[in-house]
Amino acid sequence: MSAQAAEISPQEYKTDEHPIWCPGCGDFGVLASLYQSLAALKIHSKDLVVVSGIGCSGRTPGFVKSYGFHVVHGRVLPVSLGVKLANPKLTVIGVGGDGDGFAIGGGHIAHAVRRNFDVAYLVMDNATYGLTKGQYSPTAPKGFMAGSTPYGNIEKPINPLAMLIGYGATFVARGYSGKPRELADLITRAIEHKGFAFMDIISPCITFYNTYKVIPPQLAEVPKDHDATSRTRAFELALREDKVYLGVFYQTQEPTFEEGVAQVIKAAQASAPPRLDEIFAEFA
Ligand SMILES: Cc1ncc(C[n+]2csc(CCOP(=O)(O)OP(=O)(O)O)c2C)c(N)n1
Ligand code: SF4
Ligand SMILES: [Mg+2]
Repeated sequence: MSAQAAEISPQEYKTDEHPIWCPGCGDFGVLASLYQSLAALKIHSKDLVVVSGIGCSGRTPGFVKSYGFHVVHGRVLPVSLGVKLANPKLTVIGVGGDGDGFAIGGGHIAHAVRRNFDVAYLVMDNATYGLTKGQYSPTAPKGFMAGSTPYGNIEKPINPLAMLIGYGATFVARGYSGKPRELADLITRAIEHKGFAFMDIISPCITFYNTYKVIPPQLAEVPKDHDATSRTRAFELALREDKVYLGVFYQTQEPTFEEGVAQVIKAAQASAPPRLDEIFAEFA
């Protein structure tokens, strides 16, 4: 019989570093929910790696007692994959902003998703570049006014949930920093999910784009009769514009990249290695 893992309080994940986010920033709610989830899952700090990109959201590893990487802008997913491959036993959580993930890092998502490596990727989505003073981001709405778009944003925003469902992510959900208890439950499910778990987390930037006042009336729970095992239904829900739905849109199980790599290593070890002289002979 295995021993019951010891209880861990959410407070135990706090580091001595105090977040320097603006008071009231949505990222505080996300961080509090993350602590709750880690405690609920009793994940020991030594078994946890938090990888972040650049942005206000990118500061998160400094505030979570764990191993952490604050990596190059937009490279959360390649580094997370490297960590997971190096030690598949670790719990790997990727965090970053909408700019980090969907602009400069956007090209990595499709390939991370189709590999289905085991990661919880949490995008703290404030529809702006908070750190660099509020420029429009890939999720900023049309008409968004900022220093970079003084006459209003003329580009249409991407739909992260539809994009990730389309790419084939095996877990896709949306949460909100203003509902920390529900958010903690969703993050817990994302971490528990074996494979690529994506969460778009609405996390308002109160300094440059404070949506705390306009978001709540638009929110609704994912309908109780939603079939989250159907990719088609999930895609339909992601495209709906009547409400901003919170909850799990899609979840399925598929083999992970780590499992595939382990099989390849086994097969390679069981077979004779290719002889270099034979390979060179082909080109002689
Ligand atoms: C290669 C590179 N390009 C540009 C930047 C400047 N930069 C820093 S953070 C950032 C965007 C931050 O926005 P987001 O990812 O949404 O994070 P937030 O601050 O909103 O949490 C940019 C463009 C950079 N640090 N590195
Ligand atoms: S600038 Fe915006 S995103 Fe950055 S800490 Fe302040 S409120 Fe948060
Ligand atoms: Mg942002």
